[in-house]
Amino acid sequence: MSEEKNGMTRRDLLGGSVKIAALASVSGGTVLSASQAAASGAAGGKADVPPGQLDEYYGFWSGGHSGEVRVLGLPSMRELMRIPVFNRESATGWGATNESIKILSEGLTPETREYLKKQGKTTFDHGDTHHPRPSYTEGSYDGRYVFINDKANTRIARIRLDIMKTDKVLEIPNAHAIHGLRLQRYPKTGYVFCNSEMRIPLPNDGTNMKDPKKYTGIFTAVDGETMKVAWQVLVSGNLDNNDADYSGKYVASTCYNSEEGTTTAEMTASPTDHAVFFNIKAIEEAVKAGKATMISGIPVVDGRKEAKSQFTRYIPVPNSPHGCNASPDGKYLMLNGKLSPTVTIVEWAKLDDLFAGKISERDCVVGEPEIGLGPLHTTFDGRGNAYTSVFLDSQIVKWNVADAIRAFKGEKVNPIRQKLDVHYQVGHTNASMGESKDADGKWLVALCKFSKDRFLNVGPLKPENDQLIDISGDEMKLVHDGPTFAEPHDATIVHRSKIKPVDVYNPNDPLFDDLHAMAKADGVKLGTDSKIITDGNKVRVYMTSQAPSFSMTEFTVKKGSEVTVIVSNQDDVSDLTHGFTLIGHNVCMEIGPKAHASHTFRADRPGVWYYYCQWFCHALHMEMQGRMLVES
Ligand code: CUK
Ligand code: CUA
Repeated sequence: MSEEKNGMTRRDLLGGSVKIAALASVSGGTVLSASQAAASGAAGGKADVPPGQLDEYYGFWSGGHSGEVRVLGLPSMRELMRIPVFNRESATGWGATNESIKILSEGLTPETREYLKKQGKTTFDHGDTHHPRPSYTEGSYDGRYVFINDKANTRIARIRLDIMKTDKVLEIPNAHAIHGLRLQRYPKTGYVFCNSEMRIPLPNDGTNMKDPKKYTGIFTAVDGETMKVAWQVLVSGNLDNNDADYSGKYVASTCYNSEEGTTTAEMTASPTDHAVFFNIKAIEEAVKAGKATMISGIPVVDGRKEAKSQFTRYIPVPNSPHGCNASPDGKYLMLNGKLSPTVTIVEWAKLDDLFAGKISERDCVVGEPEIGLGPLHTTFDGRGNAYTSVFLDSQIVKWNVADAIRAFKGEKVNPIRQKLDVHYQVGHTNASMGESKDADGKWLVALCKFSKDRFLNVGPLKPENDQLIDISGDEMKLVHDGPTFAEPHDATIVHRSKIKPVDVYNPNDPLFDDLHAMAKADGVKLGTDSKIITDGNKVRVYMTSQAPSFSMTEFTVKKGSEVTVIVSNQDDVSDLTHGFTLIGHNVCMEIGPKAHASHTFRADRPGVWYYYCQWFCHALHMEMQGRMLVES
């Protein structure tokens, strides 16, 4: 460890020699181009990151209905970490430790908390994540946060990238199923824009249920710093995906079901739907001037079609659009057709005139290329090309944006550059840095919904197939298949230079504020003392951990006590995490280097109950244990 204290790690030293080796091979003149190497499948091809080498990119993967977020390294596609968010997680005790319960419950509405309490719960046990979005400053990733939606229980969450842990969870009132989620890019994040997918009556309290025509959709802006709802807008139609511009003026959302029906036939009856464009300044001014209606304590303005407000404009697009993707040059927004084979290109700059009433809605459309059957999402390489995932055709289609615009004007040009088969039925696609102004066009992932025959059969439930495609050359090249568990809807790929996680916790991190306050009130020095505090029928057991032992190898409580175990990890070495698992009590938790963690449970079972460290930490890790004696 001394090498780390000198500011130089073994990796830095090795990295130096690798660089020298790489230079030597360049001078030897035998370096394959990226696509040559990938095509030949040669070891040392660009997607192959040899043992001991680090990936160039972080990938933030949604875990779909597993409720988590995963961190992958690219181009190796190695899964590096799982960050529990809306799920209950066994390894870390997420959803069971006092600290995680607080994060998972404090942002719920009073009505939800009351409902859950009656079920004997403090929070939901599951979620459905779709859209992981890293925060921005001036259109570039700034490495502060990743935000993610929960469609299942109408929440959003924030993950701190310095420690790669969830630190805030917020239920969105007045909404129903948060699906599309994007961030304000300029000047910074800023707002988190949340789409309520399902239309409901407001208030949703058992009145006005009979006539779905009277239900409403709602669009929410959350302040990403305070994680409080800033304002909401009533909208027409079911909001699907959204995206914000690069100037901070507008945000837009695709909508299906402009028919406002409730059956599939009703929802798809009309050949056109719309995308709704929100004027952020107009909404902020109305809210500031007190012109919004307060619903559940939130200022709400009416942006529905029939309200003809200054808050929204509805641009007609072909039936049931899905993906909504802003191009990294800041000029265009792509609305992906889904039921139509087209992608509709809207020019952001035209919106000023549209809101001023100088032009009509369709005047904002500058292109509508035919891409293939079932275009879902589009990403970009920063060189003027777009890449659209085409679900029914199972393809990624590369097309040129400028050519698509020229073709729309009547010129005889074909914008399509290449169609690449993927396996199979691709949902989202995302290119490296493609959702920021620093799009670098190196890698693209195709998140395929079906893997069918691509992997060993694991029974009726198959993994999905996340494919890696090299887009650095003129031609797309498929270089890697990666099975994933349910269900990555979307992923964001961020260069490693943008993300700076720490190795060791700050023992005074705000995450531990409650524990510090509790210890102070108990006269305990948190992180140093080992003490048992008895407070009526409550017992607080403070102990520390240092490999390979707990500071307390035995403690005694009376049957019926409500016990809180607080463990402070004194190890300050990278990668030295301990755990605390208490046999037979549903208690387990992770305690990272210099972290504190606590778990409260009832000691209702007389006898000897061992606790042990479940995180392999030392040659004597098995011996890292102690006993809780419960007296009858
Ligand atoms: S959605 Cu799943 S494939 Cu929720 Cu972004 Cu399009
Ligand atoms: Cu500490 Cu294993």
